[in-house]
Amino acid sequence: MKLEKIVIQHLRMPLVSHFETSFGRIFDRDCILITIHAEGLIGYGECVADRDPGYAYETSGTVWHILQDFILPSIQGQNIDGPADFRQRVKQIKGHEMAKAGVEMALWDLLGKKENKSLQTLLGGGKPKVDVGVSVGLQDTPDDLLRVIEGYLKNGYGRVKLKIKPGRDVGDVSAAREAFPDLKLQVDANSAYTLETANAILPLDNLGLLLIEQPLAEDDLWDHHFLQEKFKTPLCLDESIISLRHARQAIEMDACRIVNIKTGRVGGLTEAIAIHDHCFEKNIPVWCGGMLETGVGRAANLALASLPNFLFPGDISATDRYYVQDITQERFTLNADSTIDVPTGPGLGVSIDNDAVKDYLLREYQL
Ligand code: OSB
Ligand code: MG
Repeated sequence: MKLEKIVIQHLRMPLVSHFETSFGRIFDRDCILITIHAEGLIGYGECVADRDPGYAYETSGTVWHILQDFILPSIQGQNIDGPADFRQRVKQIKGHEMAKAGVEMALWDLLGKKENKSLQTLLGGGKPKVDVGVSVGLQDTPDDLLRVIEGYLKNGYGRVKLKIKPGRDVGDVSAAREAFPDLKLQVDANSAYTLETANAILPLDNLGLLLIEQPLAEDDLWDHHFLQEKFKTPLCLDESIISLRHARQAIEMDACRIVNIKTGRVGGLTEAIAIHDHCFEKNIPVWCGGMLETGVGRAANLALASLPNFLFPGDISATDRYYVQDITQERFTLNADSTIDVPTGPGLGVSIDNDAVKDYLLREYQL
């Protein structure tokens, strides 16, 4: 398809409540919306980089730079065969996976619209709905935490992930486990520990957790191997898995027994599927992580999570857990069985609310 015009929009959207992780507290969420016009069709993609480099080195600023100065000039006006062709063309750009993933998502959306197929169909998924959970940020006190969890349980969430950091780990998680003995519970440290300081979280092994996500540094597969040796509970890697190669090596060195897949972190859906397929072959379950996406990225996550080796509930909550007003016309809602329906329309299956985009717009550029 010939890519005629590409628009990038930097948005900042207020969250319904603040979200705190081991790397900080945010009250609103940045994203860059990508709109590609081709052959009378319009494709949308979302870059999930945040304002600050707390989760990863990419930020809305670096994404803007890489898109404006490198990716857009290399594809605008060109005939691009599809997502795989795009991946090939941006291979010479090192890293910057979130920037690449946003463009790739828009190309998937275009491909689906051209072929009149949903993203789920294009990816080979086959479930009408997928299991989901909710990621709960650090709260000011353990009492606040229990109240917040209770609220989500009332909403119907059947799986809860708690953010932890040094000093706010075993105490908080034990309180949650005591209050909710049968809850499917897991934790995420966002790389806040070292092999030494992680001794403090060894008691988590007795709390019946589904998994422990990314305890150590993002660039440290090998120490995760040593930490996994100390735990019965499976470790799960998020930040560390930035490509199929990282997934393969992490599995080979037993650095984790479960993999969190996020399309933004790995450069797009093509790589995400490759990681899914490899993990499937190696009997390593995967689940779909989240980056507080708008309806655009959420639609892509739902389609991805319908692939067969997504065996744990995803961090794909309902729209109202994040935004009062989203940028898609569609809002995703939670079913009574803690699932969300996978979109069925062509491509991502969502349409943009242009008034909402205008409300959140910080800057815009087009080529
Ligand atoms: O580590 O999984 C993470 C949000 C932003 C950045 C990193 C993470 C998260 C979440 C939220 O845990 C998941 C979601 O509900 O989108
Ligand atoms: Mg995580």
